[in-house]
Amino acid sequence: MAPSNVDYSLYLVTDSTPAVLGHRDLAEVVEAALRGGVTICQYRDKTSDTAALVSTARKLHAITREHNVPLLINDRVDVALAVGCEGVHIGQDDLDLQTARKLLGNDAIIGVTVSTVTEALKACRQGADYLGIGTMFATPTKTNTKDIIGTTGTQEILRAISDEGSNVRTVTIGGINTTNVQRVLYQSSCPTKQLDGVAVVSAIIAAKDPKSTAEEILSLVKSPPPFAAASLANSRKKQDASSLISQIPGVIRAVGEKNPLSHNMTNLVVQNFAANVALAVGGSPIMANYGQEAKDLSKLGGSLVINMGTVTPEGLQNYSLSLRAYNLKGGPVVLDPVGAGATAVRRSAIKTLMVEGYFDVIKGNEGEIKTVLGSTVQQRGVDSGASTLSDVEKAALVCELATRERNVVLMTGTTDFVSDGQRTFAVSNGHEMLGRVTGTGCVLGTIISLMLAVSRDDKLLATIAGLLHFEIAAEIAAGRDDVRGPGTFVPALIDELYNIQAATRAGELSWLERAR
Ligand code: 3NM
Ligand code: MG
Repeated sequence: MAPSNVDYSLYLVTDSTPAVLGHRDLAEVVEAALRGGVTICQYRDKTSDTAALVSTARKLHAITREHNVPLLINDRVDVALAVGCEGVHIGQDDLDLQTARKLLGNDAIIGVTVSTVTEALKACRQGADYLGIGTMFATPTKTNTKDIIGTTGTQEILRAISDEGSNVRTVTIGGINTTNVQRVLYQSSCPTKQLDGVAVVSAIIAAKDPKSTAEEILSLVKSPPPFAAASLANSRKKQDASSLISQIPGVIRAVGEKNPLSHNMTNLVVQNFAANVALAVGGSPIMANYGQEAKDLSKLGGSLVINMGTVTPEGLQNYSLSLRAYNLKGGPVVLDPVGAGATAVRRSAIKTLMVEGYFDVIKGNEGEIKTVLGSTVQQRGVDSGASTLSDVEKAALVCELATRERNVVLMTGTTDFVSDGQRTFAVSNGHEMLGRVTGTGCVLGTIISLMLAVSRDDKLLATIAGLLHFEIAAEIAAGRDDVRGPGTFVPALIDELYNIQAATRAGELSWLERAR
């Protein structure tokens, strides 16, 4: 088999330890996995002596050949030569690639483990056929990994390989299973290079039914995640502001007509306010902080808001449960990383959440968005702190995060910046009164979640629709004669949110002329 034709979609890496294999027969498990559709296999055994390695490898090779699937040996070029199998996989501390190539020849498949751009480029230049990029997620299967690089680090490596013009093939490894495989493939890829597949150890080897698990993972590899299915078609749309604005009334009307569910896991301060705002704009709120409920709620066609304004350890676990449930169903999820840069606990909570799942929209102030991007800013409480950025830099920041996460990012401020990585807009609506009462940023997250529920195929449009509905309502409310300060502003804001919804449904769109 010529190395260039290899199908890397589902790469099974074996493990013979009792913790993973249990007391089953490795050859039987591999055979079952091959029947389930594994496309390439690596025999990885760190403990057996050479004679046992060769004997097991021969057995496995007989099976993989029947399925027309290449067999590679981890680390041991001598074993690969003895068995005559298709190649080897080498780590950074194993025999070097050039020597392995010399020993095995040009027809052999040689893969290399990489976790940095430098390692990746070196392996490409030395003629690796594929790269095993990792570690994606911390995994008990291999605890001595150098780096947990996640989708962010993987995407950086793919971009560097692509810039280099290399056509090396790539798989990700580390903690891949049925619940995360689609998101990992989606969020790791950059416009010019995608992963060719996933390498899996325990999810298949330790599975009760390796065949059906392999089938399931393979079919997941071959289809986009539920939350991306619609927006993929839309992602190449280039739109100007006016055509985007012309679509906003349709979104607001749809919220009023469909009354979508907004499942809020929000902070103690804003529960009541957020529920009233959801009702005012035509939505159906449920404030449910118990993660076990998400499985049922995620089936109702609505969306989820995770607002970590009063995060607790138990709360964090509940967020993760809900996030996974909605990701599985494709229900939109809004993240409001309230005060993300205020404390070490929150910085760590945000990291955990970003690893646990996919957020369709991330909404925050400058300090929060910078924290999500990974810089260490010290926020004073939940306030953003003084900005050091120009408008151009702010626009670049939201575009960078949206590109990295393949979602929509909204950074609120006097001017708001919103981007889906391809389209970036600035919005200058709003009123300083919004800063004088608590929870206004939080309820914006709830409004956006409702817009997303009815506009899944264009998340940027949904976000801007929610933002303008909210900020223009605030302007109108603040200008009312009966509003004399923050106390009277809040009920007026709820009224004007309601009025905009009603006016839009009646075809009265003059409010939207305020958009800027
Ligand atoms: N190599 P599981 S992680 C063999 O990061 C291996 O290079 C890794 O096992 C790397 O699929 C890993 O059970 C183990 O998480 C992956
Ligand atoms: Mg190794």
